[in-house]
Amino acid sequence: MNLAKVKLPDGNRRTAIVENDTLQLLDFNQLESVRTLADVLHSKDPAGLAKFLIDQNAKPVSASSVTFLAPIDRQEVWAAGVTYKRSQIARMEESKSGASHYDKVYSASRPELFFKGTPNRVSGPGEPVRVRSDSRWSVPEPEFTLVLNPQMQIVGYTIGNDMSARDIEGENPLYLPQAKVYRQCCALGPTIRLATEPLDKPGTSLTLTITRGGKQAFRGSTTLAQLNRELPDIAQWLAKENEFPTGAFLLTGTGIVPPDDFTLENGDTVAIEVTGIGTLTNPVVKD
Ligand code: DO4
Ligand code: MG
Repeated sequence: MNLAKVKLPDGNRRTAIVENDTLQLLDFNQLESVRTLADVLHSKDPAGLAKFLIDQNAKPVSASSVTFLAPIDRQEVWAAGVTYKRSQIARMEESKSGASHYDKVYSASRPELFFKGTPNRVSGPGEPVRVRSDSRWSVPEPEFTLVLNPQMQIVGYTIGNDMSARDIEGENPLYLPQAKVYRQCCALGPTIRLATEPLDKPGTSLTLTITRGGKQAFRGSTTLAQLNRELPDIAQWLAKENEFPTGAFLLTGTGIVPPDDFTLENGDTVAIEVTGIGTLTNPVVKD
Protein backbone atom coordinates (compact mmCIF):
# COMPACT_ATOMS: atom_id res chain seq x y z
CA MET A 1 0.00 0.00 0.00
CA ASN A 2 1.17 3.54 -0.84
CA LEU A 3 0.20 6.62 1.17
CA ALA A 4 0.56 10.28 0.20
CA LYS A 5 -0.24 13.79 1.29
CA VAL A 6 -2.03 15.76 -1.40
CA LYS A 7 -3.59 19.14 -2.06
CA LEU A 8 -7.02 18.86 -3.70
CA PRO A 9 -8.25 21.25 -6.42
CA ASP A 10 -10.32 23.06 -3.73
CA GLY A 11 -7.11 23.74 -1.75
CA ASN A 12 -7.81 21.22 1.03
CA ARG A 13 -4.87 19.11 2.18
CA ARG A 14 -5.59 15.43 2.75
CA THR A 15 -3.82 12.11 3.28
CA ALA A 16 -4.72 9.36 0.83
CA ILE A 17 -4.14 5.76 -0.17
CA VAL A 18 -2.69 5.76 -3.69
CA GLU A 19 -3.46 2.80 -5.93
CA ASN A 20 -2.29 3.11 -9.53
CA ASP A 21 -3.70 6.49 -10.55
CA THR A 22 -6.54 6.61 -8.04
CA LEU A 23 -6.61 8.08 -4.55
CA GLN A 24 -8.87 7.14 -1.67
CA LEU A 25 -8.99 10.01 0.79
CA LEU A 26 -8.68 9.33 4.52
CA ASP A 27 -10.93 10.94 7.11
CA PHE A 28 -8.96 11.91 10.22
CA ASN A 29 -12.13 13.02 12.05
CA GLN A 30 -12.87 9.37 12.82
CA LEU A 31 -10.16 8.98 15.48
CA GLU A 32 -8.93 11.63 17.89
CA SER A 33 -5.43 10.13 18.03
CA VAL A 34 -4.84 10.50 14.27
CA ARG A 35 -4.18 13.97 12.89
CA THR A 36 -1.32 13.48 10.44
CA LEU A 37 0.22 11.03 7.99
CA ALA A 38 2.95 10.45 10.61
CA ASP A 39 0.29 9.37 13.13
CA VAL A 40 -0.80 6.67 10.66
CA LEU A 41 2.80 5.65 9.91
CA HIS A 42 3.70 5.45 13.59
CA SER A 43 0.69 3.35 14.57
CA LYS A 44 0.93 -0.41 15.26
CA ASP A 45 -0.66 -1.32 11.92
CA PRO A 46 -0.35 1.54 9.37
CA ALA A 47 -2.01 -0.41 6.53
CA GLY A 48 -4.93 -1.55 8.69
CA LEU A 49 -5.42 1.93 10.14
CA ALA A 50 -5.32 3.55 6.69
CA LYS A 51 -8.01 1.15 5.43
CA PHE A 52 -10.12 1.85 8.52
CA LEU A 53 -9.83 5.62 7.93
CA ILE A 54 -11.01 5.61 4.29
CA ASP A 55 -13.51 8.46 3.91
CA GLN A 56 -16.73 6.71 2.91
CA ASN A 57 -18.31 10.03 1.94
CA ALA A 58 -15.57 10.97 -0.56
CA LYS A 59 -15.40 9.70 -4.13
CA PRO A 60 -12.05 8.27 -5.36
CA VAL A 61 -9.91 11.07 -6.82
CA SER A 62 -7.66 10.84 -9.87
CA ALA A 63 -3.93 11.37 -9.18
CA SER A 64 -3.66 13.83 -12.06
CA SER A 65 -6.14 16.21 -10.39
CA VAL A 66 -4.15 16.68 -7.15
CA THR A 67 -0.79 18.14 -6.13
CA PHE A 68 1.40 15.69 -4.23
CA LEU A 69 3.07 17.19 -1.14
CA ALA A 70 6.22 16.15 0.72
CA PRO A 71 5.12 13.18 2.89
CA ILE A 72 6.79 14.63 6.00
CA ASP A 73 5.39 16.03 9.24
CA ARG A 74 7.79 16.69 12.14
CA GLN A 75 10.40 14.03 11.38
CA GLU A 76 14.14 14.77 11.18
CA VAL A 77 15.87 13.91 7.91
CA TRP A 78 19.17 12.02 7.99
CA ALA A 79 21.33 10.44 5.31
CA ALA A 80 23.91 7.71 4.87
CA GLY A 81 26.85 8.12 2.50
CA VAL A 82 29.33 6.09 0.47
CA THR A 83 27.06 3.06 0.49
CA TYR A 84 27.51 2.26 -3.22
CA LYS A 85 30.84 1.67 -5.05
CA ARG A 86 29.94 4.48 -7.49
CA SER A 87 29.76 7.03 -4.65
CA GLN A 88 33.02 5.80 -3.10
CA ILE A 89 34.86 6.24 -6.42
CA ALA A 90 33.34 9.67 -7.15
CA ARG A 91 34.12 10.99 -3.66
CA MET A 92 37.72 9.73 -3.77
CA GLU A 93 38.17 11.53 -7.11
CA GLU A 94 36.64 14.81 -5.93
CA SER A 95 38.57 15.01 -2.63
CA LYS A 96 42.34 14.80 -3.04
CA SER A 97 43.04 15.28 0.68
CA GLY A 98 40.12 13.25 2.03
CA ALA A 99 40.18 10.25 -0.35
CA SER A 100 41.25 7.68 2.25
CA HIS A 101 38.32 8.58 4.53
CA TYR A 102 35.80 7.67 1.81
CA ASP A 103 37.73 4.49 1.02
CA LYS A 104 37.70 3.38 4.66
CA VAL A 105 34.06 4.22 5.38
CA TYR A 106 32.81 2.21 2.36
CA SER A 107 33.94 -1.04 3.98
CA ALA A 108 33.84 -0.11 7.68
CA SER A 109 31.15 -1.63 9.86
CA ARG A 110 30.03 1.86 11.06
CA PRO A 111 28.40 3.71 8.15
CA GLU A 112 28.73 7.40 7.39
CA LEU A 113 25.58 9.08 8.74
CA PHE A 114 24.87 12.79 8.62
CA PHE A 115 22.04 15.14 9.47
CA LYS A 116 20.35 16.28 6.24
CA GLY A 117 17.62 18.62 7.38
CA THR A 118 14.45 19.66 9.09
CA PRO A 119 11.01 19.61 7.42
CA ASN A 120 11.29 23.30 6.42
CA ARG A 121 14.29 22.46 4.21
CA VAL A 122 12.43 19.69 2.37
CA SER A 123 10.69 20.23 -0.99
CA GLY A 124 7.75 18.18 -2.15
CA PRO A 125 7.15 16.95 -5.70
CA GLY A 126 7.17 19.88 -8.15
CA GLU A 127 8.76 22.29 -5.67
CA PRO A 128 12.24 23.68 -6.36
CA VAL A 129 15.45 22.12 -5.12
CA ARG A 130 18.36 24.51 -4.78
CA VAL A 131 21.96 24.75 -5.91
CA ARG A 132 23.94 26.96 -3.54
CA SER A 133 24.97 30.26 -5.13
CA ASP A 134 28.53 29.66 -3.81
CA SER A 135 28.81 26.26 -5.53
CA ARG A 136 30.18 25.76 -9.06
CA TRP A 137 29.70 21.98 -9.02
CA SER A 138 26.46 20.52 -7.67
CA VAL A 139 24.49 17.35 -8.37
CA PRO A 140 21.28 15.65 -7.28
CA GLU A 141 21.68 12.38 -5.40
CA PRO A 142 18.76 9.96 -5.99
CA GLU A 143 18.38 7.87 -2.86
CA PHE A 144 16.13 5.09 -1.64
CA THR A 145 14.75 6.50 1.61
CA LEU A 146 13.60 4.73 4.76
CA VAL A 147 10.64 5.98 6.79
CA LEU A 148 11.34 5.22 10.46
CA ASN A 149 8.90 5.35 13.37
CA PRO A 150 9.99 6.60 16.83
CA GLN A 151 11.05 3.03 17.70
CA MET A 152 13.33 3.24 14.64
CA GLN A 153 11.50 0.44 12.85
CA ILE A 154 11.30 0.70 9.06
CA VAL A 155 7.63 1.38 8.35
CA GLY A 156 7.92 2.56 4.75
CA TYR A 157 10.01 3.69 1.81
CA THR A 158 10.05 6.84 -0.27
CA ILE A 159 12.32 8.68 -2.72
CA GLY A 160 14.87 11.23 -1.53
CA ASN A 161 17.04 13.73 -3.37
CA ASP A 162 20.19 14.55 -1.37
CA MET A 163 21.26 17.72 -3.21
CA SER A 164 25.03 18.02 -2.86
CA ALA A 165 27.69 20.66 -3.58
CA ARG A 166 30.58 18.47 -4.75
CA ASP A 167 33.10 21.32 -4.89
CA ILE A 168 32.43 22.40 -1.28
CA GLU A 169 32.61 18.83 0.07
CA GLY A 170 35.65 18.11 -2.16
CA GLU A 171 37.60 21.13 -0.94
CA ASN A 172 37.54 19.78 2.62
CA PRO A 173 35.38 16.96 4.07
CA LEU A 174 34.83 19.15 7.15
CA TYR A 175 32.65 21.34 4.92
CA LEU A 176 30.16 18.44 4.53
CA PRO A 177 27.34 20.14 6.51
CA GLN A 178 27.59 23.19 4.22
CA ALA A 179 27.69 21.01 1.10
CA LYS A 180 24.60 19.14 2.24
CA VAL A 181 22.37 21.26 4.49
CA TYR A 182 20.86 24.53 3.27
CA ARG A 183 17.43 25.78 2.18
CA GLN A 184 15.68 23.46 -0.32
CA CYS A 185 18.56 20.95 -0.08
CA CYS A 186 16.31 17.90 -0.04
CA ALA A 187 13.21 16.60 -1.78
CA LEU A 188 10.97 13.73 -0.65
CA GLY A 189 7.98 11.99 -2.21
CA PRO A 190 5.69 11.49 -4.00
CA THR A 191 4.34 8.50 -2.00
CA ILE A 192 5.36 6.32 0.92
CA ARG A 193 5.24 2.61 0.19
CA LEU A 194 4.47 0.76 3.40
CA ALA A 195 7.07 -1.83 4.34
CA THR A 196 4.58 -4.67 4.63
CA GLU A 197 6.27 -7.01 2.16
CA PRO A 198 9.92 -8.09 1.74
CA LEU A 199 11.84 -5.86 -0.67
CA ASP A 200 12.91 -7.25 -4.04
CA LYS A 201 16.33 -5.56 -4.11
CA PRO A 202 17.43 -6.49 -7.67
CA GLY A 203 13.90 -5.63 -8.84
CA THR A 204 13.93 -2.19 -7.21
CA SER A 205 15.53 0.21 -9.64
CA LEU A 206 16.36 3.89 -9.24
CA THR A 207 16.58 6.03 -12.36
CA LEU A 208 17.78 9.62 -12.44
CA THR A 209 16.92 11.81 -15.43
CA ILE A 210 18.11 15.43 -15.67
CA THR A 211 16.51 17.59 -18.34
CA ARG A 212 17.92 20.90 -19.62
CA GLY A 213 16.11 23.10 -22.13
CA GLY A 214 13.69 20.27 -22.96
CA LYS A 215 16.54 17.83 -23.74
CA GLN A 216 17.90 14.98 -21.66
CA ALA A 217 21.20 16.14 -20.11
CA PHE A 218 21.91 13.01 -18.03
CA ARG A 219 20.29 9.66 -17.34
CA GLY A 220 21.57 6.90 -15.07
CA SER A 221 20.18 3.86 -13.27
CA THR A 222 21.04 1.45 -10.50
CA THR A 223 19.24 -1.09 -8.34
CA LEU A 224 19.09 -1.70 -4.61
CA ALA A 225 21.17 -4.85 -5.19
CA GLN A 226 24.18 -2.52 -5.67
CA LEU A 227 23.77 -1.09 -2.15
CA ASN A 228 26.70 -2.31 -0.05
CA ARG A 229 24.80 -2.37 3.25
CA GLU A 230 21.64 -3.89 4.69
CA LEU A 231 18.82 -1.35 5.17
CA PRO A 232 17.93 -2.42 8.76
CA ASP A 233 21.63 -2.20 9.65
CA ILE A 234 21.85 1.45 8.50
CA ALA A 235 18.71 2.25 10.53
CA GLN A 236 20.12 0.51 13.62
CA TRP A 237 23.33 2.57 13.44
CA LEU A 238 21.27 5.76 13.33
CA ALA A 239 19.24 4.58 16.34
CA LYS A 240 22.32 3.93 18.51
CA GLU A 241 22.46 6.32 21.50
CA ASN A 242 19.82 8.49 19.86
CA GLU A 243 16.14 9.33 20.24
CA PHE A 244 13.67 10.25 17.52
CA PRO A 245 10.37 11.06 19.25
CA THR A 246 8.87 12.31 15.97
CA GLY A 247 10.42 9.59 13.75
CA ALA A 248 12.91 10.08 10.92
CA PHE A 249 13.53 9.81 7.20
CA LEU A 250 16.86 8.16 6.33
CA LEU A 251 18.27 8.57 2.81
CA THR A 252 20.47 5.54 2.13
CA GLY A 253 23.11 6.95 -0.23
CA THR A 254 23.51 7.43 -3.94
CA GLY A 255 24.54 4.86 -6.52
CA ILE A 256 24.23 7.28 -9.44
CA VAL A 257 26.71 10.11 -9.96
CA PRO A 258 26.79 12.15 -13.20
CA PRO A 259 30.20 12.54 -14.88
CA ASP A 260 32.66 14.98 -13.30
CA ASP A 261 32.11 17.66 -15.96
CA PHE A 262 28.38 17.83 -15.13
CA THR A 263 26.89 20.42 -12.81
CA LEU A 264 23.24 21.34 -12.28
CA GLU A 265 22.05 24.67 -13.65
CA ASN A 266 19.19 26.99 -12.82
CA GLY A 267 16.13 25.78 -14.80
CA ASP A 268 17.14 22.09 -14.99
CA THR A 269 14.57 19.46 -14.01
CA VAL A 270 15.49 16.45 -11.87
CA ALA A 271 13.30 13.33 -12.05
CA ILE A 272 13.94 10.28 -9.86
CA GLU A 273 11.90 7.17 -10.53
CA VAL A 274 11.88 4.26 -8.07
CA THR A 275 10.03 0.98 -8.60
CA GLY A 276 6.85 0.81 -6.53
CA ILE A 277 7.03 4.39 -5.26
CA GLY A 278 6.65 6.67 -8.30
CA THR A 279 8.62 9.59 -9.73
CA LEU A 280 9.89 12.56 -7.73
CA THR A 281 10.28 15.54 -10.06
CA ASN A 282 11.69 18.93 -9.07
CA PRO A 283 12.84 22.04 -10.91
CA VAL A 284 16.31 23.34 -9.97
CA VAL A 285 16.89 26.92 -8.80
CA LYS A 286 20.16 28.81 -8.32
CA ASP A 287 20.35 32.49 -7.40
O1 DO4 B 1 30.51 11.47 2.12
C1 DO4 B 1 29.74 12.27 1.76
C2 DO4 B 1 28.34 12.09 1.41
C3 DO4 B 1 28.07 10.83 0.65
C4 DO4 B 1 26.69 10.77 0.12
O2 DO4 B 1 25.86 11.64 0.33
C5 DO4 B 1 26.29 9.59 -0.68
O3 DO4 B 1 27.09 8.69 -0.92
O4 DO4 B 1 25.13 9.56 -1.11
MG1 MG C 1 23.94 11.28 -0.71
